[in-house]
Amino acid sequence: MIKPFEKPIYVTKPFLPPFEEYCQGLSEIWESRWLTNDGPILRRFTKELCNYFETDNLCLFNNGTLALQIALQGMGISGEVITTPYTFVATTHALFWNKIRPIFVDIEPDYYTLDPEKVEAAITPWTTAILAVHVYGHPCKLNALADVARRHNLKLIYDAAHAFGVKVGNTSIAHYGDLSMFSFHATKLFHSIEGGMLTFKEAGIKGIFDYLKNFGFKNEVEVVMPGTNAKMNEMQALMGIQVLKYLEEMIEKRSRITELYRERLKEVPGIKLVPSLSPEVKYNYGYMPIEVDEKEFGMSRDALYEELKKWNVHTRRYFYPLICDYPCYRSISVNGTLPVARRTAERIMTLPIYDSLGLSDVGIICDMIKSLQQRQGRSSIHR
Ligand code: T4K
Repeated sequence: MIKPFEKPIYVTKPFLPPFEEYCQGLSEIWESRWLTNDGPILRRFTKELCNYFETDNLCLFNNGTLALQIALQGMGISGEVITTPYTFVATTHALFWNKIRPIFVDIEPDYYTLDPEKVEAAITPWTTAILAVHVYGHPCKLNALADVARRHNLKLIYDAAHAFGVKVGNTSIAHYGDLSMFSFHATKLFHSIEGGMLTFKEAGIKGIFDYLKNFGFKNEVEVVMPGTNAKMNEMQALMGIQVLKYLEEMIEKRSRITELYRERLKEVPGIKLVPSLSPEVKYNYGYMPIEVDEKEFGMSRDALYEELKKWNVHTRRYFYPLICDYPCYRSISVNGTLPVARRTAERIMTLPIYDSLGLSDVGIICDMIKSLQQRQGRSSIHR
């Protein structure tokens, strides 16, 4: 008989550095009274990230959504942008806030990223860019998308919100496309409480992003463009610096959790795991998605979600519903019927994964899933 967990197990739990370490950093802030507006800790954080990503073309923001909005504005993207309906709403919101028309096309079934063939088929004279998402940190079809973008003279922008720490070969995912946006939200593998980052190819655009995130100020008396306020503050930057030190350790722990989930769930009827990534991908284990096939599993994804809640396991349905099904985006044109995205959104479930999740708890979650499948299996035999 499986007992519910005493404390809720959420889909994620943010990593925090040792309390004393953060307090020590805070004392520097107390001393200097420099809290935000391009402070010394933000500069240090920026430098560390430039080293980590091996580029100077990098800019920090107070969150990923504003970073993406500013990226689109600073790059002068307009008209139509081909994008995915299978993502977090912020990807599409960033387009909408720039008065850009999102054109939703379908995804590929293995890693849930944009299908390059569908992208190409949706290009019109108004298309200016592709906005693709490395969903769960799985790299998009990088070469195929780059090829479409090059042949049609489109900008290629990646929402890499989930992809901090992901590499392809020895190259960080940040170096693909014209620009990438990373989210440093508390629920992400790497975080600065809230935060966002852009990395980009063209060095010259950095100045524009710096203006746009700081009201357009060039100096005390000159405003050169109508910017907004999207600055990262010192407490965020401090958290980022300290979390960065533990990144590899967190990835290692998450890889063991993923391995155990995959081992224990691989033979459960009706549970589909993501195929193994190509060996050249260094993954970050940011999420643990599974698909639930109602017929084979004997229970729908939503029923499994509710049953696990009774055991105090709070999974999430990232990403359901599809963006194009939210009332505010229903009027927007969709290219084709999006069969893969629809099917995935109906079946997807992301299981708890975070560095401090014990392997024994992972085992219990797998037992819960198995026992629900077996219970359903037995009841269908008796029917
Ligand atoms: N593009 C993509 C593809 C994204 O996934 C996101 C964000 C963005 C763009 C935008 O980036 P940001 O502007 O956020 O930097 C969460 C996050 O808020 C959001 O950042 C993230 N994607 C999205 C996938 O997930 P919710 O509404 O599911 O979060 P919430 O508050 O329900 O948290 C999930 C679970 O995490 C909770 O059940 C408990 C746990 N939790 C959460 C927080 C905030 C904690 O234990 N501690 C915490 O402080 O959106």
